[in-house]
This record gives sequence, structure tokens and C-alpha cells, in this order.
Amino acid sequence: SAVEYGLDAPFSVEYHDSIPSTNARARDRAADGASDTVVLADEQTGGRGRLDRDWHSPSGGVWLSVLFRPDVPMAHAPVFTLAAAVAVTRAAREAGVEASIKWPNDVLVRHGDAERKLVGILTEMEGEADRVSWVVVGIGVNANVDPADLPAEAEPTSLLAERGDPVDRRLFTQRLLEEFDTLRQDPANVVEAWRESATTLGKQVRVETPGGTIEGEAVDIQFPGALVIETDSGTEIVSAGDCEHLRPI
Ligand code: BTX
Repeated sequence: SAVEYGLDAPFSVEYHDSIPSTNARARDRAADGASDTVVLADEQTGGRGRLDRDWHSPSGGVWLSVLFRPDVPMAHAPVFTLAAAVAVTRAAREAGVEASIKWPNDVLVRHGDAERKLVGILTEMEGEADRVSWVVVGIGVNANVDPADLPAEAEPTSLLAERGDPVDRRLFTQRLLEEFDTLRQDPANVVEAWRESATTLGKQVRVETPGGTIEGEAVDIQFPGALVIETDSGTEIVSAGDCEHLRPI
């Protein structure tokens, strides 16, 4: 139970040893009318990433989903992905791991030229254009897991691997949720907080979108989460939802 995990969070927390997907569970809770609820699991057997990709979630991770009902139009919801990235980056840094954000939804750790993936974030929502009904922000942190148990092609890392010893998951999750709670109440400030933790800005990037490939320098991020890219032929603005892949070039 959440009591066993010992969280004192600004959300009601339900804890599962093993569950297919905390996002799926949070969506079910949303359908039942719940809000301000966190679903937390030690292991997921059917974790999902963006575009229906698999998210490997062995025992020892921090796999969680936050369900809430912000009073914002649908188009603003991507800001909560940024908020989650900032929150988890701050919590990781407090745990001694120099994480940074790769737009739109990855948190990674740099080792020289290599970037190793520590976190994935998947935001889902439902509602009307002028007001969301609910938002579920799924945050997957490779906490106390061995990167060798994760897909090698993703170049994964974990808090355990970076620190050399296990992280206190209770403390880490508590800090993550506190940061997220503060940021979600102040969406206008999230973009500024994001700029401070981001690694993407100032870099040459190649972004795959449904409309084709965009190459240029990532110069800024715009509310609620679009990336501004200076290309040879002018400025392009890519929304987070349209990014299929971003690579440094
Ligand atoms: P994404 O689509 O950006 O990344 C998915 C890709 O990441 C996969 O195709 C694979 O290559 C790689 N990958 C899979 N598992 C891991 C891992 N543990 N570490 C590093 N790389 C990996 C990112 O999607 C969004 C992931 C959200 C996960 C959370 S966990 C709690 C919640 N429940 C749920 O089902 N999803 C979210």
C-alpha cells in the first residue's frame, strides 16, 4: 500500500507491486471520477511509451502516473510534460545525478558525447478543446534497476548505475511529487524552469515529424512546449506531439 511506501505526498497515492501500466490504471481511475491521485508501481508488465512503444519497467524502478484535472484548455496540456521533466530532473540532481532534459520528454545523463536515457514521460488527456477533463502524466524513472535489464539500443542508464548505490525511492518520489505539485499550479513559469534544466537549446538537431524532417539549431522553447528551430529557410516551430524523433547532429 501507499502507507508501506511511506509517502507523504500532496496526492492520494495507490501503490502496486506489479501492474500492467500505471497510466492505464490512472485512466481507469479518471473514468471513475478520481483526481489528484498518483498510481505507483514497483514493476510494470505492460508499460507504454509514446506512439505505443514499449517501456521496460522491471522491479526497482519508479513507475508512476499523476492524475489531475487542471483548469486549462486542451492545447496547454503539453506544459505538464515539461513540468514533469523539470520535477524529475531536480529530484535526480538532489539524489546526486546530473540529469538534464532532452526535448520533449526525455531526461538523460551525459557521458562525454553519449547521452543515456534515465527517464521517459508520457502525457495523456481527455476533454473538450476549451477545457481538459483530466490529464495523466506518466513518469518512468530507471531508479534502482540495472541498465543491462533495459533495451540496449535506448542507451539506458539508471540512478543506481550513476550513483553506484541504490537511491531511497521513497525520498526521491516524495521530492519528485512535491516539485511537480508546485509546477503544475504555475504553468506560466514552467517554461522558464525548463530552460534552466534543458540540454537541447543551442544544439543542432534533426527532428522527424509527420510533415517531414526539420534540421537546424534549437533556439528556444515556447509555451506550452513547442521547440523553436532556426533552419536555413527560416524559423520552424515543432509541437511536442509532432516530434517522432529528435537527434543531435
Ligand atoms: P518514448 O516513446 O519516448 O520511448 C520509448 C523507447 O524508449 C522504447 O522504444 C525503447 O527504445 C526505450 N526504452 C524502453 N524502456 C526503457 C527504459 N526503461 N529506459 C530507457 N529507455 C527505454 C517514453 O516513451 C515515455 C515512457 C513513459 C513510461 C511511464 S512509466 C509510468 C507510466 N506508465 C506507462 O505505461 N508509461 C508511463
